[in-house]
Amino acid sequence: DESQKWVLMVTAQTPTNIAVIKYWGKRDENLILAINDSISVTLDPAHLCTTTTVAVSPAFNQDRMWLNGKEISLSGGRYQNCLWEIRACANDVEDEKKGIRITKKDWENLHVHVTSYNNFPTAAGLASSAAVYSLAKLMNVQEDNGRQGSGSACRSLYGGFVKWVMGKEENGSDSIAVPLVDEKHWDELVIIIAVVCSRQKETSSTSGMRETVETSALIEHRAKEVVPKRIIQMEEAIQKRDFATFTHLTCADSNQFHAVCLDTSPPIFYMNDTSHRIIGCVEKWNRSEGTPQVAYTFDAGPNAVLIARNRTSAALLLQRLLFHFPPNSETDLNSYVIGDKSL
Ligand code: 2P0
Repeated sequence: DESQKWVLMVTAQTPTNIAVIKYWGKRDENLILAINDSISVTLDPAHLCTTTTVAVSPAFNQDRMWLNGKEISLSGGRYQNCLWEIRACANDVEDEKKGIRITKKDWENLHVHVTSYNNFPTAAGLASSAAVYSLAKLMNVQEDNGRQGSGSACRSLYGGFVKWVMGKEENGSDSIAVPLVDEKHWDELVIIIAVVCSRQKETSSTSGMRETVETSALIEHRAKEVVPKRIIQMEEAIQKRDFATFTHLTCADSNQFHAVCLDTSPPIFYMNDTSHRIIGCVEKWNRSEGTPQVAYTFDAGPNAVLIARNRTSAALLLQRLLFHFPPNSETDLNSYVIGDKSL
């Protein structure tokens, strides 16, 4: 049947962002509304990103999705919900060259295939957001706040430093990503990700933050008292390129995020012994230098994101990492340089 032969495809790349003031906790799970503002830095997609291709064809008889070449089950999961939500917002799509016309109504009966690749092992978390973004493009969805797949993904809409404002409205209309400074503003910074292997399965961010909001007594203090002040100080530090204040705030915020995880019942452990040793190493070095050389931050896993003041401190940091965590030794650390291949 000739009418069954067409395929329409869209490919999109989503860069990764790393929070320096963390998002942890939702006030609305459906709309993905946060309990505090957060600030992140977007990494160069040449080094760290997710590339997603979505395809639609009348020849597909079910929705399917592959992550890094491996098919994942869609039954009953978050991806399936996501897909239906986007379908509901789909509009007419026309490709004159191919002679294809898909109406709003047609989308209900059409199936999609989604393939997603990360160019780096730790970028996994963004696969769902990249997929949502490509699907929204394919289906001509008008409004996209960048937040349907994952909360923090909306910060990847811009380069440089970006703030995700929690907003006040119940419908989430003022919960948006705002660019603070572009990627050229503070381009001496070098970001190194030290990949620490973890053997145990980590708690997913969505369920982890839900449990924290439900059980931690510290989270309210963090969201209401601590973060609002830090956001103001962090914005100022970024504007002024004040690395000492930036480091102090970044490290303190990472540590408080992990403290509220520990304050959750049952407690959530994202960092491991290697992560703790990296913190020890960096703290000791920063103290001995008198002025900080490197900031560290850890997300929902044991990997260290290290932000060096400049190329010189990045090179010294690598030396130190190689000394303390030699390759092929018992510690399972692999370090990767992001942003500067010549180091
Ligand atoms: C962040 N994280 O600000 C924080 C710090 C992890 C630790 O946002 O439930 O995938 O989809 O909104 O955005 C990771 O969680 O969570 C995250 P959902 P998301 O980057």
